[in-house]
Amino acid sequence: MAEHQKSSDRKRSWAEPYKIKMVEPVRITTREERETALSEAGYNTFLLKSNDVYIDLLTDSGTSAMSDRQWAGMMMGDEAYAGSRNFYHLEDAVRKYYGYKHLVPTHQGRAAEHMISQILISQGDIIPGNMYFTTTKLHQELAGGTFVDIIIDEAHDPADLHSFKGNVDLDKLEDLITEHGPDKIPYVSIATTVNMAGGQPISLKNLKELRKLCDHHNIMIVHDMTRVAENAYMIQKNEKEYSDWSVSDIVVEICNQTDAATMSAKKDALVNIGGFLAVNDDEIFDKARNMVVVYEGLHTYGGMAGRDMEALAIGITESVDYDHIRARVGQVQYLGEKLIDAGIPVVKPIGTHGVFLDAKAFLPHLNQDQLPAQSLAGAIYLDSGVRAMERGVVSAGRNPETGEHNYPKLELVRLTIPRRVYTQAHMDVVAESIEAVYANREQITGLKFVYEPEYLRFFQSRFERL
Ligand code: P61
Repeated sequence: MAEHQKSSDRKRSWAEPYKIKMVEPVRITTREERETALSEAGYNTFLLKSNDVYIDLLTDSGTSAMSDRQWAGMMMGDEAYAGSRNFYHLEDAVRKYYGYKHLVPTHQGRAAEHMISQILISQGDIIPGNMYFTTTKLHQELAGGTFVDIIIDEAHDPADLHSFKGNVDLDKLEDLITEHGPDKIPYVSIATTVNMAGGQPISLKNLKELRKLCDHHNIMIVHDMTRVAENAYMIQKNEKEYSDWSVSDIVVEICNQTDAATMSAKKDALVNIGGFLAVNDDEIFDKARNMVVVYEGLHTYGGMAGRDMEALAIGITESVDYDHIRARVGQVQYLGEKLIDAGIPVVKPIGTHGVFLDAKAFLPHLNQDQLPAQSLAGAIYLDSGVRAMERGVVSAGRNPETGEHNYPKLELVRLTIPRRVYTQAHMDVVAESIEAVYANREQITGLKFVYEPEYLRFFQSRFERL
């Protein structure tokens, strides 16, 4: 029987496949306290203290609850400087569940992005990808490359209902290859799922077509596999050909289409810290294994403690478990459907790691220079202490050549759901707060920058009310 039927009955609710054995109190603040906290944070939700936050939907990165098995694994940490047994356990897990040959552990995803960018990109290269991600694009630029978005147009339209908005537009890629020549394109950068598009999956059909095209031109595919299990679940649900496959087999099939992968294990893989670079090519592995000792640590720990590698090895096995992934995505979709029913403008279809509010439609009285998504994230915090994240013009940064703001079509606020942390009642409170903010949306004013750092400005910028 297919694994998706195994779980008793498809018609039943997505209830959590775990029970809670430890709790962490959260603080409910007054509006007055939140006014002070937000103003001290320069209207940037990244600069709030978590103590001042009630329900923290800033990110699903490193915020998951580990299982009792993972905690038990933490106790089995082998903290040897070299050759820790936890490294070999992790290497086995990466080979078995993802299918890549070589593993280079890192402290988190961007360290792997740094290494692969430095190894593969030369000055003047073009790196096409299915929408930008902030850290990925920055490392490509720092290595001398230019990122070019080749995602399908539907991904830039919050209302378009395409089931695989993470797909690549192969015509756009062919045009780039014709324009620049395949030698200027070291690899295509493919994310599963696409974070900035709203957590949207890519189909295996599209990925296999991309593989063919890349093989034809001898171009590599580097896979940002940060949320690959979530992507695989959406393939099982919506790509007919794979409806009988297990999520775990689909994950391997996705990875098999690609040559290397960067992983922020803080998401799908259910750990609070960790990541890796995985590659099939022996020569690239050799370079990465040498580079990791410069920036991270020895190649058998690369920035992680032994206990962290153990928790990650166990987290990988849990991440592809059907009951887990169904409940994880089910919770996100529960919140999304609630907001859709209340008439709130959100990115559709609902993605897998969060619900993304369409700030342009939410606040039509603000233009993009008035930073609508940043303003909306602040307004939500003021209403209820729910912390969200801007994913619009602030996140998109500036064009490195002209110095002008990049103006993305998508101006979004991300309500990101940590894994195994919040309950359905928390989701209800979030929905009630968004509805209240929507009812009073005309009163929300814009913001302007008063401090802007050079790199990844959204993390540390400060703002003032207009
Ligand atoms: C997040 F506001 N994501 O979504 P690292 N690829 C992908 C990610 O989602 C990702 C990384 C690579 C975060 C944390 C974060 O603009 C931001 O382990 C698809 O964070 O180094 C991280 O992995 C990088 C938040 C990162 C941001 C960048 O919340």
